[in-house]
Order: sequence, then C-alpha cells, then structure tokens
Amino acid sequence: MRSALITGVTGQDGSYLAKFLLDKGYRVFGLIARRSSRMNWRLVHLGIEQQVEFIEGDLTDLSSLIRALRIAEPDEVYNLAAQSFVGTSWDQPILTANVTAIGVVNLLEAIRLTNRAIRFYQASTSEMYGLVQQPMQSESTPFYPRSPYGVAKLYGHWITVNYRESFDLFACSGILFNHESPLRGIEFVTRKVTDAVARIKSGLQSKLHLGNIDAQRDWGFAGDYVEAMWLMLQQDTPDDYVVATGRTTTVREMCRIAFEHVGLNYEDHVVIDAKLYRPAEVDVLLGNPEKAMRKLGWEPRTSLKELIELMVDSDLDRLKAESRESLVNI
Ligand code: NDP
Ligand code: GDR
Repeated sequence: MRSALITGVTGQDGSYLAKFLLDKGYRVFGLIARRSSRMNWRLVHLGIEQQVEFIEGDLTDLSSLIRALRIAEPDEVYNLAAQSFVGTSWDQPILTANVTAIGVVNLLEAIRLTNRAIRFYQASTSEMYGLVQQPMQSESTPFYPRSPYGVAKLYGHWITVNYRESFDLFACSGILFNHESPLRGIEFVTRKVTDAVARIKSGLQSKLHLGNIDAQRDWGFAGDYVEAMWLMLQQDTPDDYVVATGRTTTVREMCRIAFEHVGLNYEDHVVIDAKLYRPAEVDVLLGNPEKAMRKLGWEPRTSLKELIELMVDSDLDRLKAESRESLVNI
C-alpha cells in the first residue's frame, strides 16, 4: 500500500487530493497545524475525515516535519500548505515568507535528512508570472511576481528546482493557475461571488462589494487539478508543469455568469469598493497547459460556466440547510 503525506490537508486542494488518493488506495497522512479550533469542514464534507491520519506539525517547524516523515514514512509528499491569500500577504508579509517560502525549504530539508527516495510535489502558482512577460504563460515564461505571496512562492519554486538539481531529489513544481470549487475559501473572489449570489437570491443581502472586476483569470476546477499533481509524481523523471485551462475571463464576466444562473443581473448588485483594490495587481493570467496535456495526458474537464453554476448551487443548498437547522433549533 502506497502512502502519502499532504501538508495543507484541511485546505481546498488538500481535501480534494486526500479524497483522490484514498480512492486510489493510498494510506493518507495529513499534516495539521495546531489551531484553537479544528478546520476540518472540507474533509467532513467529502466524507473522508475518519480516513485521513492526522499528524500535528507546522511548516515553520523543521523538527515537526522530520517527526511527521518518521511517523508517516510516505512514498510521496504533497506540499500544499501556505498562507495562500494574496490580499493578506501585504498585511502579513513576514508570516507569508516564513510559511510560504521558508516552509518549503524546511520540508525539503526534512526529506533530504530522512529519506531521499520520497517523491515531492510543490504547489507553485501562476502568481509568479505577475506582471506577465508573455501573453500566454508556459513553463519557460519569465517570472515577475507582484505580491509578497508571489515573491514567497517564487522562492518555493526555485528551491524545489534547486534541490532536484543539487541532491537528485524527485521534486516537481506544479505551476497551477486559479482553481476553484464549492470548497474554496470564502475570501477568494469566485466563492465570495457565489456565496453572495446565494444570499441575495435568498433575500439575506442585497449588495456585493468587489475590487477590480476587470482583472482576468484562467479559472479551472480544483477537482480536475489535483489529478495533475498526482500524475507529476508518477512520471519516470521529475519536472515542472503548467496546469491551466488555456482560457481567461474577467471577474466581471464571472459575476455575470453567477448572477444570471439565478435570474439576476450583476449590475443591480455589485458595488465597486476602492478599498478592495490591491497595492499591485495582476491584471491578466492565461496559462498554456500544452506540456501537461502532452506529457501527463492531463486535461481540464470542467468549463467556467459549469464550475460557477456548481458553486452557486452548492451555496444555495448550504443556505437552505442552515435555515432548516435554525428552524429545528427554535
Ligand atoms: P488553502 O488556503 O485552502 O489551504 C492552505 C492550507 O495550508 C490549509 O490547510 C492551512 O491550514 C495550511 N497551513 C497554513 N499555514 C500553515 C502552516 N504554517 N503549517 C502547516 N499548514 C499550514 O489553499 P488551497 O487549497 O487553495 O491551495 C493549496 C496550495 O496551492 C497553496 O499552497 C496555494 O498557495 C497553492 N495554489 C493554489 C491555487 C488555487 O487557485 N487554489 C493556485 C496555485 C497555487 P489551516 O486551515 O489550519 O489554516
Ligand atoms: P488570486 O485570487 O489573487 O488570483 O489568488 P482571488 O480570487 O483572491 O483574486 C482574483 C482576482 O479578483 C480580483 N478581485 C477580488 N479578489 C478578492 N479576493 N476579493 C474581491 O472582493 C475582489 N474584487 C476583485 C483580485 O484583485 C484578483 O485580481 C488565488 C489564490 O488561490 C492563490 O493562492 C493562488 O496562487 C492564485 O489564485 C493562482
């Protein structure tokens, strides 16, 4: 039985990946950072909370990572943990660097010191392209990050490449473009919009405050993207891959799709709030997934319309369930 250790197992991708690996017959260990309350709702939602074996640890604590590797003895390690919200990275730049940049070298060192045969996946990001240097971004496009988060991820990316070249580790970096789902954190724009659409439709709010709705993103479905992570670690040689849909859409158009799904017009509800603009913006991202499609046999299966409608429906269902629950508790 193969085993995997996932850092960030309570996050969107960690939960989908844990489910994917459990379905493949893996023994799945999840590194879990201590919090005052457990954040397991995604694993509960997917019905796998009892099947994941949790190990307490933190990316900023090397000794906890060595301990986790000794307990789990994994064949594969997926490093998905990060301070992952771009907006917060301006407010907490040092924490972002400690977790999202230094955390990666901590984990690579833990692997180097315990078992060099472990296969390693690093969650890199299209945010590294930032001020884009080519209209369509591929593995060879130069990077130009625009946020403390993007800068931290760039370190994580290059240290992964460096450990592969220096120590012959099987280390891969997946440069993933935005991917969303009903399990997306509420602070990210797609989920903020679909949650608001459900609330507006249910009469619980009337306005939605957004920042730059002219920004363009290449959005895919998280459930499709975790398969690409796994495929990277099944190849004969380690490499880096862009994972994207090859289509880009404005936040404005994404809003239109979400509101239209419930018969509403976004223009009646969206309010532009200058406070939500970022100090430095990434205006447009468009990924070229040709290498992942050719070498991994991977392809995106979910259109943006399908994805956004799935998220709106899920938020509507959640609100209905919450309102039933509150009636029962009266
Ligand atoms: P989430 O924000 O949903 O999940 C982040 C996870 O990291 C959570 O489980 C969180 O735990 C954990 N974590 C945070 N700090 C620490 C720490 N110090 N030690 C251990 N664990 C920690 O992110 P996603 O699932 O969306 O993304 C997964 C990874 O992929 C991230 O690295 C992200 O930067 C990257 N990425 C994401 C993309 C996307 O579009 N989703 C695109 C490209 C890259 P807790 O819940 O307890 O705080
Ligand atoms: P991003 O995702 O920064 O691309 O990072 P996010 O959904 O936060 O922003 C996308 C774009 O929408 C614009 N925007 C708003 N964003 C938020 N969050 N809230 C708003 O109200 C709002 N209004 C407009 C933003 O300015 C931006 O242009 C995500 C994260 O998952 C990263 O961890 C990951 O690396 C990248 O995707 C790829």
